Amino acid sequence: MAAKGVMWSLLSVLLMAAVVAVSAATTHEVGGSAGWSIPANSTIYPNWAATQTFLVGDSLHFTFTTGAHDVLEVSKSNYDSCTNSNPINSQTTGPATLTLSTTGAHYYICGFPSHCSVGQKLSVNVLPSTTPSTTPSLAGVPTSAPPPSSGSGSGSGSGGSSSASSSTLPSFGLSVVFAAAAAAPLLF
Ligand SMILES: [Cu+2]
Repeated sequence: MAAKGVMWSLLSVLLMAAVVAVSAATTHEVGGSAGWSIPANSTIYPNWAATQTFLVGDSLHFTFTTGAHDVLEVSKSNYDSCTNSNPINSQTTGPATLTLSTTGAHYYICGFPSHCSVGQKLSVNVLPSTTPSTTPSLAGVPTSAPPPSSGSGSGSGSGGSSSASSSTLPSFGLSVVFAAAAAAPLLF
């Protein structure tokens, strides 16, 4: 009897894992544990963004205290110059969640005086949610990826392992379902 309960608990956990793997929208906690604040140095947010893959449908979660910071989505030129006038979007109540609904570059700054200029600014590149996992590594890094110097045979075959894992996930989910169906008559 106890074994049956454990079996079903295990199956339900596996099924939930399969569902989570299929629904891929991610909420990105901007800055990680640092949140949205005056950074210790100007590389905090670029380095954080470099660890993330942003897809259409994902969200950015900016953690800050209302009145201490804000989040302005701005043009690239206003991002570069830390200009807080005429923002595309303005969020003054923290924490704020912004959904990434379009592909391409998106720029965010804090509009409080001097915060952006000391590094409280974030740029992200948003990729199509349907793009296979092999192509974003080529298209997703427009500015920071230096071209290979003294070009010798170019083929950068990265992403082989990730495409393999994404193709095995659905069959994994199916095998769990079949395992559950096969186990049911044995358990009852
Ligand atoms: Cu600020």
